[in-house]
Parts: sequence; structure tokens; C-alpha cells
Amino acid sequence: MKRTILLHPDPRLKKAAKPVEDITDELRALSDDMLATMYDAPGIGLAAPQVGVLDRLIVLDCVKKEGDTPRPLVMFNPEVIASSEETNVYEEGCLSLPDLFADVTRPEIVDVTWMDPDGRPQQETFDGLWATCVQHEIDHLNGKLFIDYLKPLKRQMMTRKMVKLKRELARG
Ligand code: K1U
Ligand code: ZN
Repeated sequence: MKRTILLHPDPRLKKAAKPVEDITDELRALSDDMLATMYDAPGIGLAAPQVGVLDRLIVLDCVKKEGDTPRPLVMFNPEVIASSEETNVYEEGCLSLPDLFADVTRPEIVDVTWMDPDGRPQQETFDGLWATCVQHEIDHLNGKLFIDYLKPLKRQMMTRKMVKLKRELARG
């Protein structure tokens, strides 16, 4: 089932999500819904707070080329345990700020640990778009958006655009 993606500004996007203690069937169903919502958007990642659930759960699939085998990843309690000194700049977007993009600098390579839907601990090194995306999604779990990396003026400009968009959408 597709879920509604919250749009910035929304207080739920600014809150830290709580660790998942027990991976229940309900949380597994939520992760399925999040993958369906992400693919439909379309996007390459989604964090539970973006659908209004303040649990530490993200999904991602950065296989972009049509015809390539998809690689959906579901991560409960993801953590970056090591980051490279080298950085990478990527023009990021966010499904909670549609059609707005900005360059963000982040570590180029990250080691991430998480629990999979069966409760098994996982660890992997990510680079390229996967590294950018997993960091963007973990930021969502900490109430941080990509615009928080920008200069205040640019951030305010993007927030104003979003307030206007939300007003227009509410008017119908
Ligand atoms: O978290 C989100 O809002 C999803 C976001 C993830 C992301 C994008 C770019 C850099 C870092 C993280 C998106 O998926 S925005 C849409 C997007 O980037 C995309 C959509 C279709 C094809 C390819 C990319
Ligand atoms: Zn986002």
C-alpha cells in the first residue's frame, strides 16, 4: 500500500526517530509500503519519518538504470560506523521537497551497520550514490534535511517555495 509522503515544513520531519526494539510484522509491512511508495514516487530512498512514523527505519534502492536488477535494501536502526576523509558533492533532492535540488558535500565512502527485516545484523561499505543516499536517509532519522547543509538564505528560499506549494495544494 502506498503511503502519503510528508512535505517540508512539517514538525514530524524535524524530530529524531526512536530505535526499533522489536522487528514486528507491522514494521515489516511498513517497510513494504515504504518501498512501494519510494518506487512509485519515483525515488531512490525513503525514511519512516517521511511517512509520519518516527521509527528508525529506512529503505533504499540506488539502481537507477532501467533493465538493471533492482536492489531494495531495508534497514532498521542503521548507523554509520566509519566515514572516509574524502568527500563527494552530489546535487541532492528529497521527496519531502519535490523539484528542489542543491549540492551537498558528504563523506565519499561510509561503513554502515543495520538490522535486516529478519533481525539479522548486517554491515556493508557504500560508495557513490549509495553512500550519498544512505547518509541522506539516516539524516532523516535524526530530523535533518539536506537543506540544513545550505546557507540560511538558500534554505529560507527553499522553505518559502515549499510553504507556497503546500498552500496551493491545500487550496486544491
Ligand atoms: O529521502 C528522500 O527524500 C528520497 C531522495 C533520496 C536522495 C536523492 C538524491 C540524493 C540523496 C538522496 C530521492 O529519491 S529524490 C528523487 C531522486 O533522486 C531520483 C528519482 C528518480 C530517479 C533517480 C533519482
Ligand atoms: Zn529526503
